[in-house]
Amino acid sequence: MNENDRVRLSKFLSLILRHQPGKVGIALDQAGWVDVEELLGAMGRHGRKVSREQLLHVVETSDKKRFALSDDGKRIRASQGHSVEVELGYAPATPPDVLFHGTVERFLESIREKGLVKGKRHHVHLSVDEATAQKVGERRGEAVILGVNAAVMVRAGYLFYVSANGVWLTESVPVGFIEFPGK
Ligand code: HQG
Repeated sequence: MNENDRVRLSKFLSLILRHQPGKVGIALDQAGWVDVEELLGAMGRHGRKVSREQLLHVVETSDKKRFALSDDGKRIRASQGHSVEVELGYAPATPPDVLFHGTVERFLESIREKGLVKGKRHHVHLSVDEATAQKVGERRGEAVILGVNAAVMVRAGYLFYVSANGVWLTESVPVGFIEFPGK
């Protein structure tokens, strides 16, 4: 599998395991898992034939470790980022004092008004370092990095969760906890 095929397969898996399992006629369980064999079979029937080895290669090489295998290796799920109804079961955790969110200039006016909102996903996604936030923002244009006062939010009773691949998740970030650049 070359790099293009690998990225294409990773994107397709993100689509199926986070947003549209019905596209290949599968259902995720409540925690977002699907049997690996069932997934491979379903993909094959929908013109996306891949081998178990190719699938595992994508899981292992995913730059953001987007996918997780169950302990017995029989099931797979996306570690975060879903829009379909799933309960990932992460326990609340204590975040670093400051987290980062990468976005773009055109969203700032609305963010200043409403704070960070989760949109179609289940949570607002926050990063532990600015470099990661930079990459997240860059998907949409020139990145703008916001700081989030997680320590104060924790004291104010907001809950945080950390996904298996190290993304910090929370319901919403009211504007008072956000540090805008150049302020
Ligand atoms: C913005 C990637 C207007 C927010 C990344 C973002 C991440 C607002 C967009 C993961 C807003 C939502 C998630 C408000 C937030 N008004 N815009 N009040 N509040 N926004 O894709 O954080 O590669 O749902 O700034 O690494 O960009 O897919 O979230 O620009 O972890 O594995 O609304 O996706 O991971 O966009 O990215 P998204 P995100 P993967």
